[in-house]
Amino acid sequence: MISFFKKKKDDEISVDINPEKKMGVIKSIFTQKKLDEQTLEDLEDLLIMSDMGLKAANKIIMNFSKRRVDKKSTDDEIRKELAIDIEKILTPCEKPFKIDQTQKPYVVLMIGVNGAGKTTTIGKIAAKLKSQGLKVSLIAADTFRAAAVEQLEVWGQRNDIRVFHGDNGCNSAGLTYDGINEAIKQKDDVVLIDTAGRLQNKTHLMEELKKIVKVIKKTLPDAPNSTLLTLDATTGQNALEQVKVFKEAMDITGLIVTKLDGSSKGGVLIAIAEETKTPIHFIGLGEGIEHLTNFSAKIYAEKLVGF
Ligand SMILES: Nc1nc2c(ncn2[C@@H]2O[C@H](COP(=O)(O)OP(=O)(O)OP(=O)(O)O)[C@@H](O)[C@H]2O)c(=O)[nH]1
Ligand SMILES: [Mg+2]
Repeated sequence: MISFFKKKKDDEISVDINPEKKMGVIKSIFTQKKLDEQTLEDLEDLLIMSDMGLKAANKIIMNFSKRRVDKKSTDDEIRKELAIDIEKILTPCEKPFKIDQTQKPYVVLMIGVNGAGKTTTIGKIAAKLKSQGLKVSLIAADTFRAAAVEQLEVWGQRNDIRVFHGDNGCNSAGLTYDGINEAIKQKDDVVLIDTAGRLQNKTHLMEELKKIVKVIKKTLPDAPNSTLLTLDATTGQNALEQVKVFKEAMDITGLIVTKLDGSSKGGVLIAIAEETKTPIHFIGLGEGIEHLTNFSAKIYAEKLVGF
């Protein structure tokens, strides 16, 4: 869904919802409009509707009004100004995902709530790393969900890489321990660990993840080298809450935000950047292997305002 300003009469502005399937949220379609208080309020509503949260929306509107109020601005001028402000908030979080090849195997732990897109994103990242000439393998440490191993194996086959797994219901920490040692034996450059998203409750999930980290460290004290939190953008403000909760329990090194295709809640990244300052590596824009893009603050800000 994309929300945008719709010109009603010459001077009247209304907010419209458009189910267009693109990443892009705020489109203001009006020209030579005096940027008065009502317009600023409408703009703020739109920002809040994109799920960036009150705090970030207020800050942007405050900056914006100082510079623009009472000026006659075109639609494109307003969008450009907005994009600049949004980019400024996002830029400190723009951090490309890089493998340190002195760490071998470089261990990537993928975490996140159920359905966030962990397994899919592992498949996509594995493809990228493999195309860089790295030897990659996967560990299927989601031993809870029946189809989890099969799902990861499909990604393994697609990428023609090894998937280390046990039987469904086996101990995920024990399996990870064996998987890490196998990766060392096989001289893998990178090993990506897929974990469960759902356990009985949050405490169980965090305990499980901590156990996995502990067994990795038994063999490789500096690992995991990256701990990536996958977030589903369509959950909006809840994604911000997830970052806070996971950060309390784990050393998150970076974020991946999925399902931005067709989501109108992309604004939540601004709230996450503003409040948690966590590095953002990738955004997911579809289910396909190629639908993972490096996060760019500039491009993201521009898309969000509808460029
Ligand atoms: N449209 C869209 N769908 C996505 C994206 N990323 C993942 N998905 C879909 O989201 C669904 C859940 O993805 P999974 O990778 O299974 O999520 P998970 O976090 O591993 O889930 P659990 O293993 O149940 O915890 C699947 O149908 C994916 O195809 C994305 O960027 N865009
Ligand atoms: Mg999964």
